[in-house]
Amino acid sequence: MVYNDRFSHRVFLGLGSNLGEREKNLRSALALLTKDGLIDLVHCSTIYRTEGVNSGRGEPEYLNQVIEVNTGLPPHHLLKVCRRVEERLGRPSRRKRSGPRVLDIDILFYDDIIVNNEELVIPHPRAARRRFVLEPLAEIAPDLLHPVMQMPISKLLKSTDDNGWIKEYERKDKGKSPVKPKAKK
Ligand code: PH2
Ligand code: MG
Ligand code: MG
Repeated sequence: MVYNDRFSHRVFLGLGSNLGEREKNLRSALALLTKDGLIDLVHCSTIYRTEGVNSGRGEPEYLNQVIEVNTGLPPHHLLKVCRRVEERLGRPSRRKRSGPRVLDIDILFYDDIIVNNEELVIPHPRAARRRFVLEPLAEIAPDLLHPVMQMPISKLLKSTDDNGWIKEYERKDKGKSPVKPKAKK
């Protein structure tokens, strides 16, 4: 696989926040991810309000969004960039998997590769079932084939048994976002 080709890989990232100024956290994440010119934003889903999965009682709901990017960075390098952005926005580096977070960036898919090591698992192990991932993903890439399940995202969304609620979020920042508008299909 060629990794030094600028922007040659198609990657989907899942963004989530349930602490602090959640909408601003997502917006800042996009700006930080793309600022060095190594990651190019291609598509951006709507922001959704979602019910916390495995959240403790009284924990705030999440805002979730999925983005498609192109990059030449290899997976482990991209993971480092994602971690750095999480930490820049105030997420501690030692963390509980499901605890409240200012920002979580997950690599959902990287081309159609399958990675499974201690540091990184791609496709993201919970991407095929979580409504807070599938719904925004189906908005920007319904035909994307899950390389393990061999099923398109639209079908995974129809068949998921995750009944967590999900609603479109009314943006408070209309016009301020650095994000490109959604492509018309
Ligand atoms: N992330 C988790 C655990 N639970 N629930 C929602 N709604 N959204 C998330 O992004 C999320 C979650 C662990 O990363
Ligand atoms: Mg996560
Ligand atoms: Mg994560």
